[in-house]
Amino acid sequence: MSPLLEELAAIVGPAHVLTAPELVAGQVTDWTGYWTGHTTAVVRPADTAQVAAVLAACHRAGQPVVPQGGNTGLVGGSIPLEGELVLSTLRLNRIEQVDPLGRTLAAGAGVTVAAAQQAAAEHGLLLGTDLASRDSATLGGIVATNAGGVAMVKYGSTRSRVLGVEAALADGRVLTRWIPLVKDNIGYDLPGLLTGSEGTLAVITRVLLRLVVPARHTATVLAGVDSVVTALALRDAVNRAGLTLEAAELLTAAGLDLVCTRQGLRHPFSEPTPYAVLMEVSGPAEVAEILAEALTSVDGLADAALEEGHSARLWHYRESHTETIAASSSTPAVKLDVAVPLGHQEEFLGRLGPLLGERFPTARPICFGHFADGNIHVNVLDVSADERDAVSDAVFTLVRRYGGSISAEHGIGRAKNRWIGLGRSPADRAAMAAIRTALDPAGLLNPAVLRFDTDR
Ligand code: FAD
Ligand code: 2HG
Ligand code: ZN
Repeated sequence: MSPLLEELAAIVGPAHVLTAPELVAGQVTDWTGYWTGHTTAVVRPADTAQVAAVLAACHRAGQPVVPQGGNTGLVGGSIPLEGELVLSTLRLNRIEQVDPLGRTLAAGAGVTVAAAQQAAAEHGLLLGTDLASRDSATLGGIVATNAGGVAMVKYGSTRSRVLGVEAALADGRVLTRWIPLVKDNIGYDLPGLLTGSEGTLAVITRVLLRLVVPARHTATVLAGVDSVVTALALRDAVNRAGLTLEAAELLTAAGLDLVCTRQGLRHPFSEPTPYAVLMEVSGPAEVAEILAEALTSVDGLADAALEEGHSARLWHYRESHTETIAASSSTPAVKLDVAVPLGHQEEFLGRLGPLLGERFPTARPICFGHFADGNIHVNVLDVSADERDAVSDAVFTLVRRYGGSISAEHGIGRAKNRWIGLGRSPADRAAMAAIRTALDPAGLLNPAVLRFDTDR
């Protein structure tokens, strides 16, 4: 064992410094199976003091570190591709407090989203962030990536839920912002800055999140629609009827067909439609009837399945997309996560298929996403290794033509470094680089993630 690993073992206990290939296998490959690395060790500290001590030791030794939570990220940001040490947060898994009066949750960064949701629900409250990876994704992970997810249309991004964080800097100093109030205007918003920093500025060890009161009455609809314009008209009809959108998701025929086939589900519609919309809405006790009535006011709607409450059955058609796609592609799918202004989504989707089809005849695009936020998940299946970058390039170029973002919610990670110039100007990148250098002058935290030195 090297002197550094011996020092780390003394901090966290020898059982929590893992080096054997079979013990670290799950930490060196990402969820998609595309990114595989190797590591000096996976180190599992149990509290902030241990995280700080581990980082201080790595700093003295010049050892690069990759922070890792649930390892569900989709841009390769949690994988040690160059042999970095992995700092796993999974033992920071204590829910410290749910304050029903202040509507806050204080917890370790390694608590899973599902566990935090459950703790909030025990007090009749909601986390306000929800995503299909909830059973593995951690609070530190959703903060570090500023995760979006299906509830963002109502409650905003994770950043809007973060009241405070405790985080250890690369040299082991600890930042604590821990005022359980939405009103706190003393200086720069450091929790906001760490949110979405993808493990490059600090290791988040504890989080203080604001909770929300859940809607009492909800209904879920899965409706076939002829266009994205109709999907947006449906959104507007829901609002005009006095209902609130809890979620608004778009599916395409290709995605829905694949999910039905692979999951053995009955197709929800008698007639095929190019798109489908899954909406969950809230309102008064008669929400389901009001929603049914609102549906009749929209042209371009085909079949619709409507159920009271949160319908796990209807949600399954949407939430099983990611796993079904992973199981259906002959190569790891190219996973892009773009945003396009709402008025251009129809045209973007209409042009994307032919554009890819012309240049990459074997590629199969499947799109879906959080359409009311303009967020489209473009997954391209069966792409050969030498075509991956060209596929990404073609999609991002189209996105920029419509004034959209190359990363709506998953972040830049390793996967999108070379395209960051398509979304951030040289001055903007220089400002971000200066912040990073100020907090981590030796460049030890996730050094290969979120690079600002593109020449584009
Ligand atoms: P990891 O994957 O372990 O890490 C992600 C990044 O955060 C890495 O850069 C890592 O270094 C950094 N990091 C992790 N923990 C810390 C910490 N404590 N301190 C500092 N840095 C840290 N994402 C969405 O935005 N919306 C979705 O709807 C969504 N749905 C998904 C559905 C599925 C089925 C899957 C597999 C993924 C989905 N994701 C989604 C992506 C992923 O779940 C999120 O990015 C999630 O926030 C990652 O959390 P994690 O704990 O797994 O982080
Ligand atoms: C979702 O919305 C996630 O389900 C994953 O962000 C998207 O698999 C994807 O491309
Ligand atoms: Zn998403």
